[in-house]
Amino acid sequence: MNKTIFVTGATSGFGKAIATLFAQKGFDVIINGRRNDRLQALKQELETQFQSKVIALCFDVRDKDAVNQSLSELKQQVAQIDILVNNAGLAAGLATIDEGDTDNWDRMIDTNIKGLLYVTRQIAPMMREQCSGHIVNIGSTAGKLAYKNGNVYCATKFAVDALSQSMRIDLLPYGIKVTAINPGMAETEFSLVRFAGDEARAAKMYEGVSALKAEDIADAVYYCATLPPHVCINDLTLTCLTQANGFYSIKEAERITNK
Ligand code: NDP
Ligand code: 8X3
Repeated sequence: MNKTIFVTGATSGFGKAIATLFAQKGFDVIINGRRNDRLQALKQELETQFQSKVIALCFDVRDKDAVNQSLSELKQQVAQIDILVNNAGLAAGLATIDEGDTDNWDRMIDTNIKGLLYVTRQIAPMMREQCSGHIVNIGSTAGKLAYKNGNVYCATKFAVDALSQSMRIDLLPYGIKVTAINPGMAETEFSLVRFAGDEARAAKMYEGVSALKAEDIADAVYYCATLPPHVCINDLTLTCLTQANGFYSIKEAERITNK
């Protein structure tokens, strides 16, 4: 029987790359996102390219009732979920705390923290009954070190870090692994979303920086998820070579040295 992976936020970026890599490797894949056209296109692509078994679940992770209903129905269809990747998330805006948009704050907190919790609350009991499973939470370097104007986004990713640590303790008795993967800057639709569709501003973020690619994060997830049963990577931070941490990159170095 194939193993099954469930990836939230699979219509773009990391989630799409993770779903694609695991499908290619022979996993059954459950994909989620709000944009159903993209979900259906990915489902068809994976089924055609890799003959994968794919279930597409279109819901907003912020909507507790929708999460509960969709995942209750899912439990009637699949016997086991081996890996959950809590990836759906976003940054909205980049502003000082005195000027931030409170609607943006709500979107980030509701998606990055509460959405992750709602999905986990449904899937963790399944894994507990199985006495096996692996939860991979996508954090960020922003959850390790706060940066200028990052305030609420950073706080949501610090929360993901805390939840990963805490879940690992809670789920340890059941043989469930919990891994936090914390990428630095990666070129996806992330900045386009952060800057509300401003393509020029989004592109500027990646100028002069060989940012990570979504496939790099997929590789890291695959590595963590395919280790021997007794080995758990608890926390993995990865950046591109032009970035030292969430604050300090080649751009910052050049600014400081006036190059
Ligand atoms: P993208 O914008 O490319 O992808 C984000 C994905 O999340 C999309 O599939 C989107 O799907 C989904 N999503 C957003 N909101 C919701 C929601 N309410 N319900 C369901 N799905 C949702 O960005 P990335 O791939 O870069 O981001 C993925 C994760 O990685 C995020 O948690 C982000 O914070 C984190 N991250 C990103 C980094 C980067 O530099 N790119 C670095 C470190 C971490 P849809 O719109 O269809 O719902
Ligand atoms: C996304 C990376 O540096 O834009 O988490 O916050 S960053």
